[in-house]
Amino acid sequence: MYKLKNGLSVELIQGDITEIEADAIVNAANSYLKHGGGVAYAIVKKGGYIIQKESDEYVNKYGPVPVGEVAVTSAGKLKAKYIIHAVGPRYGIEGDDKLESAIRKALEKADELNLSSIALPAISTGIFGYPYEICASIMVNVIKSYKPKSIKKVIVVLYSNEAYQIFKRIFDENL
Ligand code: AR6
Repeated sequence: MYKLKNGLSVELIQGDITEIEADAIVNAANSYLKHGGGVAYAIVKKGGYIIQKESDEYVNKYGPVPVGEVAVTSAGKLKAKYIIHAVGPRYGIEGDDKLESAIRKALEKADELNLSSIALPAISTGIFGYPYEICASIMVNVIKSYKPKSIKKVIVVLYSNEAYQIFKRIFDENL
């Protein structure tokens, strides 16, 4: 657990984000909010079809979510209050600024919803191809420079041991 000067507590956990108790769970989504693979699929499988249904309604109403932006749905059967769907960039196609933006906007959305805890996966490091090192460096910088309103705790959830070890090294070096 890291205690930051901006007041945030940051925890790195290796595991399945659908099992985490946090007010908001961040999903690594695509612009169409079609949750067909990776962490997105795991969230819908466990949280229930309501999450996909609300996602489809969102896209029908507002159009696709731009890369670097977020959208919110309920969390279905999961313990969280909300799912914040963050659309990260595809490695080598869209820029790192979009990953920075997706992470920052997820935190801002949690503050807007007056939440105190948020769990984040390693956005863009699966199907979208980002190296863990780059995601970890961007994430640590966003969290460090963020000025929280209601958020007290950020839980970063890494699925594999490899991802966890890389994030731990980069967070240890920077926090
Ligand atoms: N808990 C935590 N992390 C997980 C879990 C889980 N249950 N399952 C996978 N991960 P990805 P992306 C890790 O591919 O790269 C989807 O199809 C995984 O090991 O889920 O942003 C969406 O619908 C990796 O480190 O997201 C989009 O089309 C990280 O989560 C596209 O994939 C992100 O991998 C988004 O690609």
